[in-house]
Amino acid sequence: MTRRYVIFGLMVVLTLLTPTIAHAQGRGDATPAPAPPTALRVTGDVVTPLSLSAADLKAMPRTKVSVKDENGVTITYEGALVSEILKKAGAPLGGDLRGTALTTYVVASATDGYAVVFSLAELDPAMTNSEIIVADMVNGKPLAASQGPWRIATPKDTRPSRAVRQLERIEVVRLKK
Ligand SMILES: Nc1nc2c(c(=O)[nH]1)N[C@H]1C(S)=C(S)[C@@H](COP(=O)(O)O)O[C@H]1N2
Ligand SMILES: [Mo]
Repeated sequence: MTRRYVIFGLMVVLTLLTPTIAHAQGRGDATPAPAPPTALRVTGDVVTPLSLSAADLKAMPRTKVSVKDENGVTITYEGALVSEILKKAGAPLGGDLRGTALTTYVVASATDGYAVVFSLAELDPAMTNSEIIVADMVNGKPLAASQGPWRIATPKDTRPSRAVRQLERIEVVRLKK
């Protein structure tokens, strides 16, 4: 039967193509970083959505934090507390972070599609001491294009996985209203 050969042939072709398709979808280390973002957007369940420029961020209250890299070398990041940015956007913080507001989480995402989640509570200095900032300086210099102009710094995390490079969006999601 010819039909049987046709079906067999199709199966062989599909099997051979599978690794090629999987590779094309993967994100290899050799992929160059996308162009850096030109604005930092604050969206979602906030009173006032924002689009911040580099100058806007520089004009905010500044915080410095130190993190250790994998070799134990101290790196100093400088920028604005994420909570200061969220305060500007009108997210519930301080005395307002109670009841259903405590179901709020924050998605920090980047130009390459990388995204991580923080609870709003862990970003609020009135609630925790996690000191999570949006940094625009590292060791006294602006961030490299592949990392910035903005990156999250998470000094209390024991691994830098949530230190989002090329941060472009902070989305606030309140689960219960
Ligand atoms: N945009 C973006 N940020 C990211 C990542 C990523 O893939 N994309 N990887 C994270 C992980 S898993 C780690 S360990 C750190 C590494 O930071 P470094 O490049 O400064 O060493 O970046 C984090 N930030
Ligand atoms: Mo990582």
